[in-house]
Amino acid sequence: MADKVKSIDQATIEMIEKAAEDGASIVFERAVTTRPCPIGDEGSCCSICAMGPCRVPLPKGKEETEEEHRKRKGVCGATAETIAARNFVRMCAAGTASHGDHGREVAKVFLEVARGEAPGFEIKDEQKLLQLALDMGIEIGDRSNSEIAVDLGETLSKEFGKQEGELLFLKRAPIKRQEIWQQMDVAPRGIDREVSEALHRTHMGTDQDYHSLLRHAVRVSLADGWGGSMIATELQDILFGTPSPVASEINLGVLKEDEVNIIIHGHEPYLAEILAVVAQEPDIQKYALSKGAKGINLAGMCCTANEVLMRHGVPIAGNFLQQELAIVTGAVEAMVVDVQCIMQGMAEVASCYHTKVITTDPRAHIEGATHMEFDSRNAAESARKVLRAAIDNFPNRGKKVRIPQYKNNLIAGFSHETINYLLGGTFRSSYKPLNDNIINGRIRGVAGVVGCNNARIAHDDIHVTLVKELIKNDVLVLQTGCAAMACAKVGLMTPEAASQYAGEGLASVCEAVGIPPVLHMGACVDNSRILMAATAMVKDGGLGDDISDLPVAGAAPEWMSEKAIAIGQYCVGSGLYTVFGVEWPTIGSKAVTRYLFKEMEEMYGGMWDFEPDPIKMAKLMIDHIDKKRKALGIDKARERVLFDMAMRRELI
Ligand code: BF8
Repeated sequence: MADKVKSIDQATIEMIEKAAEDGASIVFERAVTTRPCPIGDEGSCCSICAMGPCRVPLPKGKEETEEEHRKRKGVCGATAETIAARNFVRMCAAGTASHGDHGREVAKVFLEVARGEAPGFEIKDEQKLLQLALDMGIEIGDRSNSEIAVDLGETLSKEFGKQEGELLFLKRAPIKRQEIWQQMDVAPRGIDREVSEALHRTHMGTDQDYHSLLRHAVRVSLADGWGGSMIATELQDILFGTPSPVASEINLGVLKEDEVNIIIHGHEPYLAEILAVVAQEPDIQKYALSKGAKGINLAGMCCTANEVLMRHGVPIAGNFLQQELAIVTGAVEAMVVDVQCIMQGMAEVASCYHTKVITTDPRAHIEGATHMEFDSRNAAESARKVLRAAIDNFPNRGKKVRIPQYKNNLIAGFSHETINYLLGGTFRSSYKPLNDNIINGRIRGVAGVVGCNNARIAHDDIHVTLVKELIKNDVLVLQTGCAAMACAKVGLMTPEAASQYAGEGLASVCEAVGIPPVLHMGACVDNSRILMAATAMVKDGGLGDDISDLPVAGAAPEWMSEKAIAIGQYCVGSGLYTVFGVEWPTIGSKAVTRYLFKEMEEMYGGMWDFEPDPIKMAKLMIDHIDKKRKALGIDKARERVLFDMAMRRELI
């Protein structure tokens, strides 16, 4: 990759050069020196027992004959199909476990707050608390919010260890979708149960039929989207506030030369929430001044960043591949991390500068980092300790400070409820105006573009090219995760982007409502918001009676994490066409890949696809959207019209 473009982001390019000058080893360099294993890459390596690892790769450069195919077996006799399917199920299980463990921790803190055991936090969205409690059949009457919240927290906590029945949130899906899950026998029973069963089924000598294994891939992933992730999103909204539009800035240029820069990185929002409050305390501010700084500058990284951006407008320093580069600026006093997507290499990069890497979660320690465990029952004091440690580090800044002067404006905060409200017209919140504009063809369809960065390909390039192509073709784009950050960095999340980049129909709707053509819906757990938005579109009528009827498509063009695979699989299991870029982890088995790419559509209405080229990927998504428009009989509505002011007013 030495001669390939490493990133399309100028701030990133400058810091890659600075890292080389400073002698810091970063991910972009490691991606050159450490090549991917071609056998693991295609899902053809089985390492689940000590008779292996067994490698059963596809023959290179020629079509495989039946006889060759039968010879591809591990020591135990496991076929290439079983091996690829088992590896795939394990990825889904790991993704579900990660989002689930996040959701469980949220439920724990939520219960502490409800019981008055976590001073510093309070329930911010009473309306959502009451609505969700009603949905869950919890008595409201004249009970206090705390009593209701305790019941809600306990009810949702039980979803993790539940052994029988079905997850409660499955009932939120369209009726037809629920029937499909029943017919296919994939309705998850309990979040942890499905993860545990996935590990058991994929243990040596258990489930050996790829059809059966992949059915469990659907079940365990649905336990993520309609389970762990949805619980995390809903309880976080009640606890910290449901996001509404908020302006902020993004990219390494948000770091400040004369202030204590603290980056909050990872996925869980509690410490970040309390840091944002405590950093304003006069004593803390005074302490920063006493060390020669003009103030404290908090900025986010990865999905913790998305959480505090969505609710407070805390600026974002960058996405996944920029975590080490923030340190390379030489201007970061503390990199405060919780869980997930934290590169181990970051600690070594930090050793070249003055940056303190501070781990805060008992589940995620890093060698070379300082561990300062966050205590939700004493949150403010935990936050003060972290802030003081960062401030103490300010005088240690060396001479190697260079902050790249690149940042862009964005509007975030598009929760499902906010989109409902903004589009809802004068009298009530509803997705009806969105549906109407899809039916009349001004909006061609909706795409969810989500997921990570991947150092194997040019950073941000595929996200940005894909999303520009989609909005040019009148497809409204919903985003989460690092994908959202990529597009925000090039200005696609501003209302002005509509007239600059979107097709005439989409632009006219965005301008009438005052929204960007690319909507930031939050962190990766908030892909559950996309499920809720899709469900609301079905329920508001005119676009069929199931998620799979909608002119909607999903993509994770630069994915790298197991969480992304779980997300993709629950989208497919919920009826969405979902295309991934970079590489596809089951190409070692044609049968498994065919099952995921074709046969799943017959069973679930949604299917996987793979395409690394962003323009071709956009075409696949648009073709799918057009296919659904045709099936709905609305394909002829897409006339080309120029909109005058009166017509624009009619749009909302
Ligand atoms: O959970 S998009 S790189 S930060 S895994 Fe990680 Fe991927 Fe970023 Fe968000 Ni999601």
